[in-house]
Amino acid sequence: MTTQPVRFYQVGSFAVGNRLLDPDQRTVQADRSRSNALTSGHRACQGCGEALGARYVLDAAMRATGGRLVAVNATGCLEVFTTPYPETSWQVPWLHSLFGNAAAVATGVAAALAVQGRDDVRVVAQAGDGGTVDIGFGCLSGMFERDDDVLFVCYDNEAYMNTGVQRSAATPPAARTATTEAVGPEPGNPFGQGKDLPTLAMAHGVRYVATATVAELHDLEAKVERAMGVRGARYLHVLVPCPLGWGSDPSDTIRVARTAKETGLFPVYEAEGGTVTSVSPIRRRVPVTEYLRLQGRFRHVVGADGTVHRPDIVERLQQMADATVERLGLDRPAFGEGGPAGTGSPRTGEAVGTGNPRTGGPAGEGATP
Ligand SMILES: Cc1ncc(C[n+]2csc(CCOP(=O)(O)OP(=O)(O)O)c2C)c(N)n1
Ligand code: SF4
Ligand SMILES: [Mg+2]
Repeated sequence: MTTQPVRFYQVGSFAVGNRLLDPDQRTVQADRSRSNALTSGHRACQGCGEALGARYVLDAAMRATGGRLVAVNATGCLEVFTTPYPETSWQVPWLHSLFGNAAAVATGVAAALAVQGRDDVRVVAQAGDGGTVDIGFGCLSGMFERDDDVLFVCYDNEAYMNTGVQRSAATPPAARTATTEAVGPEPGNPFGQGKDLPTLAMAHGVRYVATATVAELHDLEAKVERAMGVRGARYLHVLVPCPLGWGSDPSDTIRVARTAKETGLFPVYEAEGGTVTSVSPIRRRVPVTEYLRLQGRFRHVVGADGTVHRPDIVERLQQMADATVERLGLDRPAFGEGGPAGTGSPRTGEAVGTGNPRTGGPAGEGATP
């Protein structure tokens, strides 16, 4: 595998992993010989969570496959900021698909490799939330259903950032976007809409589904490595804060991602065949206001100093977080006995739950993660 010695200027930091640890406990990024799949010089905004997430994901996938990897990339910020023609920041075989068909193109690459008998070369597809939950969902559902040998990674920054921060079906309730303005009695994105893609992937009976954030990069790498150890369709959903669209400080990207998890608004877990198998417990539970106040997109709800402008909206968002924490047992020290109400899949014969933690819509008969 092609590697590029990386010079590290920081030691003992979380950014590069702690090289005082045993080698097998170090992060991929702490390895001087990491593949450096997404190298410097790209045009992402300062503090872009998507750039960070993609580098960790692809370097981990490269290590897991010995460098025999093809990446397919939907249109979106990640594609645009890495490949202003004729330049590229990618140091892996990389294809640009359309906005909506990354899953179908990746399926085609996997099929072509299979015809050639190249089962040593693996395929990763990547897209933003718009390219995953909206325009790309039909192709992705087909990829899941056929169990194609592809890891599909969604970098979820909760809106269409590349085209100017329009709402997607992953935008959280009350968030201000260019198309859900903070005006009227119900400002921002409406409650009760949107899709929870990890749950939908689980409902397809996908072999391996995981969520992660860029606040826990070791966890992210481990999930990529686990996913690459599985054949068939796999889905990884990574929360990647976008300072431009979220109105957060570029230096707060990790803090924002961590707080999303520590409030319970973004649950971090793994599932196999439609059933939750492990959750990442909340270390220090904080109220949702701690998350909202870090972001300009919620400024009509909570001020930067924590002043609550709309207690009714805060209450609804807190209820969403509480329901998710309760359902998955996120505030328990470990994955508890009789813990999360598994969502299951018709494929596995288990009940598929209802409800949606992302939308704050009707809880239905017991919500799912
Ligand atoms: C069929 C089609 N419609 C619209 C566009 C314009 N377009 C390009 S990227 C994008 C939004 C991407 O959003 P997302 O997938 O969330 O990625 P992000 O930029 O947020 O990372 C849109 C609408 C397009 N390229 N193709
Ligand atoms: S707009 Fe957001 S997702 Fe796009 S490059 Fe900037 S920070 Fe990253
Ligand atoms: Mg997006």
